[in-house]
Amino acid sequence: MRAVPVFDAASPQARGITSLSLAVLAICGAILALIVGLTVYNLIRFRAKPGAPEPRQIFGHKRLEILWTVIPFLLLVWIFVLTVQAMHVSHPPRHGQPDIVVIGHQWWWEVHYPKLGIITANEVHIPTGQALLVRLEAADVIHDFWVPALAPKEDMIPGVTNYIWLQADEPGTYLGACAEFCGAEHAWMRFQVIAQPASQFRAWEADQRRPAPTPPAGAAERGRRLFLDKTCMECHSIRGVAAAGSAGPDLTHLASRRMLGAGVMTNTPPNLSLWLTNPQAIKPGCLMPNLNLTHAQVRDLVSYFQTLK
Ligand code: HEC
Ligand SMILES: [Cu+2]
Repeated sequence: MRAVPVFDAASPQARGITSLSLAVLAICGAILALIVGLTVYNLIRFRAKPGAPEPRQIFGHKRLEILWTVIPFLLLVWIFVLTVQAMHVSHPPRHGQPDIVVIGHQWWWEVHYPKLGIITANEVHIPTGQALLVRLEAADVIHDFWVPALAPKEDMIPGVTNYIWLQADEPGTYLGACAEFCGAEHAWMRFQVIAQPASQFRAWEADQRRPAPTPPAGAAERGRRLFLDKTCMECHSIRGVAAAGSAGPDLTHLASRRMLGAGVMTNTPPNLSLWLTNPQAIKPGCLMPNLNLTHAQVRDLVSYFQTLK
């Protein structure tokens, strides 16, 4: 899978927006060139020469005035038409059951697939070549869902629902971020859209639907019990285990995800140990407290989380 650079339009929606930006830039660039050009020309052509008489005074020029009112008006009409076209391409109608619901939290993303019964976090998987309807919500303050290569930037507002299309032409990993300042860890509120061919997406979907397995006796099983005893379950869910917290990311398939803490670290066992040892050292101000776990407890929890594929 290749990582696609940000700002490289990779969907019909993003192309609609890119071509609008380029058209407006070209129109404004032409106006700028005309005005700067005329200004420079006039500065040179009509500059005062020593001994020259007072220049001829001109008051009003009807034809010119009509021209410079009508031309900007037509330009604005043109930009308006281009804008409506781009909105038509990039924005879905506001109805229908969404394929994906993304809820912005301080400072992570909750991702639901209501039709598939999947819940994950900080990672949005989509099949390529298909426009999925995404409903955007917020759990606390205003956030903004932005994947520059794929879709328009759209606010997530408490009590309001917004919709976008999410689509990708090619398989790839498309970077996204929160684009509305939302508090201390706003900068570490990132996510990835992972576009896969339909067959790979189906395989991912089948994996994600499975509840967490119960590990055999040993470190992983001790970790599972710690998860239940250490108040983790007040904030986190692991389907298949008695846990239904929703203040933090769903951990049912934690090991299948690439990043931890909405992009702050890659999801490797050593990084997971660092996170569990003290999340406040990794993402200061984040809403997971330091639970003062011992080394042995962290080790058992990490073993358990490795089973959550
Ligand atoms: C008070 C609520 C709360 C408690 C209690 C809590 N967490 Fe968290 N946890 C969170 C929040 C919120 C995040 C997301 C932080 C962020 O990315 O900003 C998080 C993130 C995580 C992550 C990273 C998940 C990801 O996908 O990035 C792991 C793993 C985790 N917690 C494990 C635990 C374990 C294990 C315990 C118990 C020892 C625990 N948490 C207790 C709130 C909590
Ligand atoms: Cu945010």
